[in-house]
Amino acid sequence: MAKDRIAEPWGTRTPYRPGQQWPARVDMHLGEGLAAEDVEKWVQTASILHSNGDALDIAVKNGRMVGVRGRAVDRVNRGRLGPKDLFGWQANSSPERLTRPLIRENGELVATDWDTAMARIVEHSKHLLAEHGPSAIGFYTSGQLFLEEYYTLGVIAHGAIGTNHVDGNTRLCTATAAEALKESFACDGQPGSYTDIDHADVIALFGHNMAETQPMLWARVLDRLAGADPPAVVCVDPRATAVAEHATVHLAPLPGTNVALMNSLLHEVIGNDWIDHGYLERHTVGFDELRDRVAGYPPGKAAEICGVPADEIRRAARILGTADALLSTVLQGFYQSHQATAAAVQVNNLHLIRGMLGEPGRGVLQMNGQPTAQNTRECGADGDLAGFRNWNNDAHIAELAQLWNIDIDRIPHYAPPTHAMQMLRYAEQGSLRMLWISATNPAVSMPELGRIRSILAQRRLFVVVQDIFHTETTALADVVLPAATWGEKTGTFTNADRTVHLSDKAIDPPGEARADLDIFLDYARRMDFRDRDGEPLPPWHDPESAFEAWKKCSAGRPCDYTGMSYDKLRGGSGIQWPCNSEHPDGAERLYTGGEFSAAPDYCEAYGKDLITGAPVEPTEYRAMNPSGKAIIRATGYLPPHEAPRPDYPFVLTTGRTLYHFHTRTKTARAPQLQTAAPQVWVEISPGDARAAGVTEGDLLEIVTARGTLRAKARVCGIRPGVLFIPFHYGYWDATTAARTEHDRAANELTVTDWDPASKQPIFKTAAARVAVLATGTPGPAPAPTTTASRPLGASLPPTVGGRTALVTETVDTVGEQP
Ligand SMILES: Nc1nc2c(c(=O)[nH]1)N[C@H]1C(S)=C(S)[C@@H](COP(=O)(O)OP(=O)(O)OC[C@H]3O[C@@H](n4cnc5c(=O)[nH]c(N)nc54)[C@H](O)[C@@H]3O)O[C@H]1N2
Ligand SMILES: Nc1nc2c(c(=O)[nH]1)N[C@H]1C(S)=C(S)[C@@H](COP(=O)(O)OP(=O)(O)OC[C@H]3O[C@@H](n4cnc5c(=O)[nH]c(N)nc54)[C@H](O)[C@@H]3O)O[C@H]1N2
Ligand SMILES: [Mo]
Repeated sequence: MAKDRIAEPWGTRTPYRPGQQWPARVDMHLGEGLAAEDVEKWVQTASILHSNGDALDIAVKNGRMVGVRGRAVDRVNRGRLGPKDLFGWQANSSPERLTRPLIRENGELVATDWDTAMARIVEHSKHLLAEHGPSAIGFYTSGQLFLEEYYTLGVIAHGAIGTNHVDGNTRLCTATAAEALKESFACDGQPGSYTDIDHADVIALFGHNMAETQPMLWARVLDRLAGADPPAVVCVDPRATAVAEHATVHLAPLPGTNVALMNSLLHEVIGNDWIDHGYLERHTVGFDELRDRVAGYPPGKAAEICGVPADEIRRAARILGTADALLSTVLQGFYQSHQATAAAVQVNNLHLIRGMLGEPGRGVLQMNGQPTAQNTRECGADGDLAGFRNWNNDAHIAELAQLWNIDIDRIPHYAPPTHAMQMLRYAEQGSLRMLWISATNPAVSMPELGRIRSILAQRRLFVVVQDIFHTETTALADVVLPAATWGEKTGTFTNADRTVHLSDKAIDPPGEARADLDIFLDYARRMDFRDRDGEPLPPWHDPESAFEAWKKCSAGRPCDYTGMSYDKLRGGSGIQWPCNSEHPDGAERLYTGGEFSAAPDYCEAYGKDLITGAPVEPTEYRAMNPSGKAIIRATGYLPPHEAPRPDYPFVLTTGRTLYHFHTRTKTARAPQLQTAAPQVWVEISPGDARAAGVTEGDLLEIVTARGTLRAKARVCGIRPGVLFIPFHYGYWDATTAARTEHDRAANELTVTDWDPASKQPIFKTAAARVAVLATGTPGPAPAPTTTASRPLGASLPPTVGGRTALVTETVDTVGEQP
């Protein structure tokens, strides 16, 4: 069966009932005119365009990628692929790929060879190390490279150079997931599993538009909803997303009020005694403080703060409180907020007080966003130390020193790792003199772009950018390194439910582009980094030897990979860590039976004060949690730092649409995706539109204290008082390879501010005003009709993909069993 998967993003339903295995459905898309028989080989990999880890094979013909097909055997997607994966691979063969290194000469970027480009980086590094020391050098990496690359980068930065300035764009993405897990369980690592969807009777999504951001995970939920005994769905999101549409209860809070709402839900759950007292007693510390704290949040009070009816809060609390198997997911609506960790931790608390962890259908998914963000964290490329080691525990630093065969004082552990926003601040002040940016585009994705541009453009800051395309960020670089990417290199990565996939090289990279791993290793060799015995540091030389080294580093830690190998990862399904002698085929869930990784000598983190971010001292932690139980942390609600006011009456929030990935370097180069959402828009509610004299398609100017943006209005189901702008649109126009004005990137408007505990920037709340620039402009807003931007009122042509968006779906014919 062929389906237009732009028009029908989630594809055909395959209903199933609780406890049944999710039926397979294999989705395949090949380039024009090709059939499966024409494919010369299929090469195993997984999705690189979100955190879900959908497994797929790349079709190769004549040394080129010609399509993709989902892998039916895989536990994650059982063959399904979402629109970005079905069409996004076309970007690999774009003629605009970077194929040669570039260096800045007399103000211009000019093509050069690898020796010249690397020599320039090495010369700067050596000079800075000699004159200023390791803290003059910083690395800003990604959630989109491979495990082997992060581990290598982490060893180079922490071990060989000894700088504390290493972070990933994961700071903008999953820093709160990591921090919330560290606060509640004293260690990163996802408790739940995607198979919990198969068992849950209640699924709650907190600030998570799963339908658009993990569309095949959402397909799993839709298939449960279409089957016998469907789960109830609770949605907490200020917009009318597809999740909200299917929800039993939809709470649409004012952005930035999540803690008040969560405290009120907990108030109800505790007040009605929907509590597992035995579990609380045996496995947790800190409940009394939570009970006292949430006593101040009866539904009536939260209703006022959040702008949500009190009865709806009660209704949601009853569903959550009486669920037999509750699965919760949390993402950016909670994470990119001023009380991000505090809010996300309350979801963990809900599960702890109900004893809902580590069993089928009873789980928390503090979701990741990017495909390989979990590895950035595990391998220490986000500043955390490799293998979830604790920077505040000298014994853990000693283990790393021994693994890397270096002196212990070479590894910085005098303070928590420097977070990305602080690194930019050091660059602004001038103590950071070299910033090496890999696989991220901060000139579009960081907050307050005017400031980011001015920092990156400084002459005293030496900027290296390693990317696959020209971007808004390469435009500010001193050296640009052309990278090979997914499909052109081999490596592994781990999705949001700890499933590790191998991604094999399918084709050669274009021109002189090189794998990120090879670039980092080349730098290490040219810098002549050595261990205590004078051997090269790091000692490995290719992906598999890096993976083997990582296995040693992970041994005995919660993220134990020792039972895996490239061979074991080839052919079948992905494997969940921990995978070791105790769990030879991986472990589906963590914390079964209330066993945590929270013992003071073992844990990754002692936690932080959620209001100030001040680290908890080792002795304090020992006193509070001597036997390593789960930790219940309470917090009061604080209003957003930038609340609406008469001159800026709206709350501006930002986020994603289904068809694009981030700054669109890839998805804008896939015609089916680009056509579905070609330009920026702004979402406004019907009531606000009426009051402002706005109709669908009018050109608006949106202003905050930082900047201005122009976008056409989409009148849709967003809650009153809130505007939404997708953040995908920078000034680089992929279709014409030309610059446009600086007036379409959402981050022109966002604020330089972050959650005190996770240091994740606040992208979800800013105060804004709108002015109408032109009414009656031809055509509607360039926003999809299939998603949260679905128009209300106006009847508009639906978003379709047409002939080139047809996808073959092969459905498991067994179907729903009685
Ligand atoms: N199509 C697509 N999928 C992606 C990506 C992509 O770029 N495009 N990126 C991947 C990555 S890296 C990430 S991090 C994930 C992100 O995945 P999500 O977190 O699902 O995506 P967002 O659109 O950033 O935000 C989710 C929702 O938060 C809501 N929200 C805004 N403010 C608040 C608030 O104060 N409270 C609550 N409760 N909700 C609020 C928004 O209305 C939005 O619908 O997606 C991944 N998947
Ligand atoms: N306003 C607002 N801003 C946001 C967000 C939001 O919701 N609202 N979300 C935040 C979140 S969650 C995230 S994850 C970030 C994402 O922000 P970014 O990471 O800046 O976005 P991407 O476009 O994914 O950038 C990745 C870059 O890496 C390049 N690349 C791809 N593959 C490879 C590779 O294999 N090697 C190398 N060297 N380069 C490669 C791509 O061409 C691209 O330029 O944005 C954040 N910014
Ligand atoms: Mo993200």
